[in-house]
Amino acid sequence: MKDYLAAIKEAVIFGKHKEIEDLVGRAIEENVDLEAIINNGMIAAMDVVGEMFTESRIFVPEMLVSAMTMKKGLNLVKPLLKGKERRSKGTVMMCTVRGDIHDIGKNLVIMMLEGAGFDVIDLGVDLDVEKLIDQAERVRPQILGLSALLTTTMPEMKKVIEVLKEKGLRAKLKVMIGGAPVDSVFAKEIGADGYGKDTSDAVQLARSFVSKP
Ligand code: B12
Repeated sequence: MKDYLAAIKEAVIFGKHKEIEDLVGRAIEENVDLEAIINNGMIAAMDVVGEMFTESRIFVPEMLVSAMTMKKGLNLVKPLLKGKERRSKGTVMMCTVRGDIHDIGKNLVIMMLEGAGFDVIDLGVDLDVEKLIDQAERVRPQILGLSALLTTTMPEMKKVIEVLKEKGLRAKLKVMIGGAPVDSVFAKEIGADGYGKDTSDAVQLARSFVSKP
């Protein structure tokens, strides 16, 4: 059998956006594990893309084409992960913080949370604290998930938590954070309820937040 994971990884690294759908489609038909397609194929590719960018072997346009290629592939996997669970486990609000437009990780977390039975409201990227608060007041979710991929946007997470406190919304809202530059130490420092390094952590955290003792 063709090594689909290696081929998918290569397609994302080199931005082969015309080939990705065919490859992912065929991998799905041949029952390649969906999480392996995401983790060992696409996410692994993005790590390589990040390294190539750091070494100035590629630049923003190439990084963008890789991201676009990954998104096209993910679109095929998404419907298959959705709706395994029927009864809502709770409502999660997700966004990438102000100043940051990276959304692949956030979108993956959303896909997995939905697959695990949560209702997720996606507030998008580069989100103003004011808009976030406005939505939190209206929707009253149980969980807020914040994503940041830039060291320069990490402080926005702290700001969100501070404003939630000021507005009296913090007590009833669990906050989880994630994204490459953040970790559990930072989460503790800013007063978040949890840090997740990947989608499984995100689902586990969300489950722990809504589980009744
Ligand atoms: C693709 C990409 C882009 C694309 C983004 C496209 C998009 N729609 O997302 C584009 C080209 C637009 C881009 C732009 C820039 N980028 Co960029 N980008 C990347 C790259 C290569 C991959 C990111 C990615 O998608 N990874 C795959 C996903 C699946 O991983 P993830 O996001 O980490 O998410 C996982 C976990 O972190 C976790 N998670 C994520 N969020 C959350 C949230 C919660 C609640 C939980 C629990 C878990 C969780 O779960 C996810 C699944 O496992 C990274 C390198 C890297 N390896 O991270 C650089 C990187 C993040 N970018 C970088 C930079 C510098 C930039 C630019 C400033 C470049 C420039 N000069 O313009 C701009 C900034 C634009 C902006 N204002 O945001 C740097 C950041 C350096 C730093 N320390 O701050 C990196 C690390 C590259 C590098 N090695 O230098 N980028």
